[in-house]
Amino acid sequence: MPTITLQPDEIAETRALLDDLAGRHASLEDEAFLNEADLAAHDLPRRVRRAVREFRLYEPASAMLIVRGWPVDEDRIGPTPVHWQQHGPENDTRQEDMLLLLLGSLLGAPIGWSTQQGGRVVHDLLPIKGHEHEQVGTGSEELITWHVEDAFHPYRGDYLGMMCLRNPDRVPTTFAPISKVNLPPDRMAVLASPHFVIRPDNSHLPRNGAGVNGRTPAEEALVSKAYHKIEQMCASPEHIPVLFGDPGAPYVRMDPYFMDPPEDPAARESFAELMREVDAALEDCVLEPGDVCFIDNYQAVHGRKPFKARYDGRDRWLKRINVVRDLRKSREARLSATSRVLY
Ligand SMILES: O=C(O)CCC(=O)C(=O)O
Ligand SMILES: [Fe+2]
Repeated sequence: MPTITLQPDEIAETRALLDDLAGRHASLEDEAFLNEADLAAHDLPRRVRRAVREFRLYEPASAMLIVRGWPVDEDRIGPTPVHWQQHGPENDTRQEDMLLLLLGSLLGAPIGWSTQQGGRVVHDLLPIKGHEHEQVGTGSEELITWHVEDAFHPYRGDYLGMMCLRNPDRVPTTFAPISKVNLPPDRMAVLASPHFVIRPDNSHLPRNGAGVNGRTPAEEALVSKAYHKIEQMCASPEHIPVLFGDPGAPYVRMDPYFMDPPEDPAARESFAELMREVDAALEDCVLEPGDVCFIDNYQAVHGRKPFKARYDGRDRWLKRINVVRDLRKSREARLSATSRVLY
């Protein structure tokens, strides 16, 4: 995987930047921090900025970039929480959260979903008791089938960013760039036609994202409306192509676990062939503590192998963000021009 490894002087430079920001911002979820993030990101080391910028500009077919080597302080991040809602004072991950957001801001604007993890922009991927058999990032024993993140949604991220804090059992993330898929032009043409439907994935269900304290009644009403939209997308999903953009080097939009086989026989066969090609191209990618991994969500699918959770405070723990290149496109779903939360 294309990887850039932070050098000691770059780590020191980054730490000085993060210390300054942490001193001025109590929470990274505040608009005050998010509004400053893209400017502050200019103070990251130049070599790192160049690598992320080139990943955005040239859209390499490899579709993944790893920024490696941030020294995660085990004591400072504390034990892996039992739930994304239960960060205690012993879990100081502000430096890691900020670094992920700053790097993500070099690609676009990090966003959150009101229907996911309480509307937070930075998600926790950690195994939650009771989610063992759920097809969500907080599950464990269930394979997460490869997918485009939030494939069902027109405002899905252009990029997915994940930072690894802890992965003691070396549980692999799975990954395949669409460039590895080789299908004849007639198959590709069928896949680029609107034969397919994708229903919302389970991470947007009330049982996985709700129960958040401190919302005003007005916010609660908006979140209810957002859940209603998700229900509508479940009940009557629009018909879409799974390949789009340049026919010679297409972008991809699919999440087979939440798709039914299309009615049209040619579409059904083409999709089955596409799935076989992706399965054959799928690779394991073990994220190490301190790795920040960006996936081009238009050019690749990803998933996660099953694992046995420990529930002992040392469980696998990643942070995740979604990044859009153009925040404006979703303006009708956000409360203000600068708000990052989609309703
Ligand atoms: O845990 C991982 O490595 C990836 C999980 C995933 O696909 C997700 O949460 O969207
Ligand atoms: Fe995912």
